[in-house]
Amino acid sequence: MIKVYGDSNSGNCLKVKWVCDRLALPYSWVEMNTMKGESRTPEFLKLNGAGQVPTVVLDDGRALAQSNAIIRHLARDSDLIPADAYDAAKMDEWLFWEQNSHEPFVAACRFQMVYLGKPVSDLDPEKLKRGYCALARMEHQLATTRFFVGERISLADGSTWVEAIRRRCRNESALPLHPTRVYPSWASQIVEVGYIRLRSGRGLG
Ligand SMILES: N[C@@H](CCC(=O)N[C@@H](CS)C(=O)NCC(=O)O)C(=O)O
Repeated sequence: MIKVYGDSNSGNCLKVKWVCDRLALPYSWVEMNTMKGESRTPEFLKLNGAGQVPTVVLDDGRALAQSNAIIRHLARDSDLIPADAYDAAKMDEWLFWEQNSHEPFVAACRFQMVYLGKPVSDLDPEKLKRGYCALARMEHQLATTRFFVGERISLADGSTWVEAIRRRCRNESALPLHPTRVYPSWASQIVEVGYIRLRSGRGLG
């Protein structure tokens, strides 16, 4: 059985959890409190030298890190990866974009406000600006297609929706990076297609 080391407060970790759930992969979840440095112990560093979660240990004992590498591996041969080569590459385009342009700004601002209790005025204005840019780009795409890659759900949605769903569930609309017009409707579609089970999962709170 796959072992997932994850922090329930982390979108990167929750996307691994939900891919496992969506594909009904048997797994065990090992809760890690990264705020307490649990991913930096000598023992954990043997699994992932970067000292970060998510990290998974596969059935054969090999470890794998980086959320998008993990979900890509777990979802191989599934309908979460488009069969068409171009569409699969478009999915990868979004996965790289998510790590480069969404996670460091949207998720980082959320983390500072929700978990560190910082007011908006304490956030780095440049990060906020880039967060808005990321949301605008998502809106633009989702105004054109139902999901990030055309009309079918893929890992591209899985990589970005976690923050959307979490804000929606926790009524965090007061956050400056609030979901805008298209964003919540896309989040609803993801719920509708059964991608996640609201309130049934760890971390939705
Ligand atoms: N790009 C990595 C980011 C991993 C990452 O930053 N993990 C955070 C939690 S979201 C972590 O483990 N932080 C604890 C630490 O760095 O000590 C991924 O997508 O998996």
